[in-house]
Amino acid sequence: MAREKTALITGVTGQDGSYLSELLLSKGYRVFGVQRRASLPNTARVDHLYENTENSRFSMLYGDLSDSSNLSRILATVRPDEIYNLGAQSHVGVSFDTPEYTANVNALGPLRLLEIIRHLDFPVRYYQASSSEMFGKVLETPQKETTPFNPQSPYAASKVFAFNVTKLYRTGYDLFASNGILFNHESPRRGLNFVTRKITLGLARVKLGLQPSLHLGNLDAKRDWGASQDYVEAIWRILQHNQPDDFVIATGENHTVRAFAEEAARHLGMDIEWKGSGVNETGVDRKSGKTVIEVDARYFRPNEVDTLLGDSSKARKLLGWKPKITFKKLAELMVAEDLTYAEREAELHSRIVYQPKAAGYGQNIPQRKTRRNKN
Ligand code: NAP
Ligand code: F7E
Repeated sequence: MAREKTALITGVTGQDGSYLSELLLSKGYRVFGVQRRASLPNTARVDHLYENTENSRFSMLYGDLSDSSNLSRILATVRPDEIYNLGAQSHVGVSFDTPEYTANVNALGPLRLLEIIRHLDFPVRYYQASSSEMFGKVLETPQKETTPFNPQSPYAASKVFAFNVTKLYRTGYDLFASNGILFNHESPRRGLNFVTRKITLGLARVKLGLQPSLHLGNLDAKRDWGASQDYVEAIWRILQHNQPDDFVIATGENHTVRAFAEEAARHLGMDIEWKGSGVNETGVDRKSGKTVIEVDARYFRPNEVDTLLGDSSKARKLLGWKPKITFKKLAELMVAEDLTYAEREAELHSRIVYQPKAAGYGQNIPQRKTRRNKN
């Protein structure tokens, strides 16, 4: 009988970490996740994987990519066959506000892991979550493994460092260390302040009267959007390949933020007409006549990545991978989940409104109505 493989996932509480955990568990792996300490629980995406039994195949350990001592202890205890380094300060916009922290976690974090791996007395396969943001202001279209990087944010610069150290530990120390250069991928588990999820939840809330309109930044940015559920399959295949290497993972199709908003709105029974231009542009629902989208300069970035489009021929050929979920299906899936989410919010809201004014309730209501997702 084949030995049960053990995987360690940093960033297990994130979008990709949760889908990857499900995938590895379905393949019979023992999965350990690294969880950051937070003042409130941050495990909602993986809570369903917990089994309160001694032989549960899913466990979490406290750790942080900014602290080598805990990473060394975790690696020595878990002795994983495979390490998936998905942990990161992953928001491009926020990286302009927290550049030093972003570099510490995203650039030095992988370096810390690779240094520890180099001194282990057992073999490990290492996956680095590299990003299409590294291509930045693109120097070639479509982007593939040989396209030069031109990063435009502290996030992208930190990921270029991590990409390079992964490659140099592979060539210099003969480690099985691979980069997946993943283009944007989304899902109903996407963080609330990334543009697709902000749109699907925001428009669902607008539809139900929970917020007056949705505020967005650059509507003309183009992204090659795939689905996280498909991309974690590619991540796993990268580490099963017969040799360590770097792979672009993308759909080969791109769309504007504006097009994603139109598609999401359509699934909510809205029909968007764009009016005005620049910061005065609005999206009006032709059916109700209501302004549902407003451009808000606060969401513009100091440097923008205008367009990204990936060529994943290498992964398709060598890994036998291809995406299954289309752009339209992705928007539909995300809207369906967010409509349910917003309906639950509306239900809670209506119960709160009809409660006698208990302390705390009344104060929360206006905040909910006007709340905007930061970034
Ligand atoms: P995500 O949902 O933002 O998840 C990031 C994960 O990293 C979370 O579990 C987060 O923990 C954890 N984390 C943050 N700071 C950490 C620290 N100091 N130490 C340890 N863990 C830390 O991101 P994702 O979309 O799943 O992306 C996964 C990885 O792929 C990231 O490295 C991202 O940069 C990269 N990537 C993503 C995309 C994409 O389109 N999704 C594309 C290319 C590359 P908390 O839950 O506690 O915040
Ligand atoms: O922005 C524009 C924004 O934050 C996409 C991360 O997973 O993918 C992600 O980074 C585009 C940008 O993703 C808003 O200016 C307009 O042009 O959803 P996003 P991202 O920056 O592409 C890469 C591959 C990663 O590696 C990252 O970890 O949408 N945009 N209006 C907006 N973006 C946000 N967040 N909010 C807005 O209101």
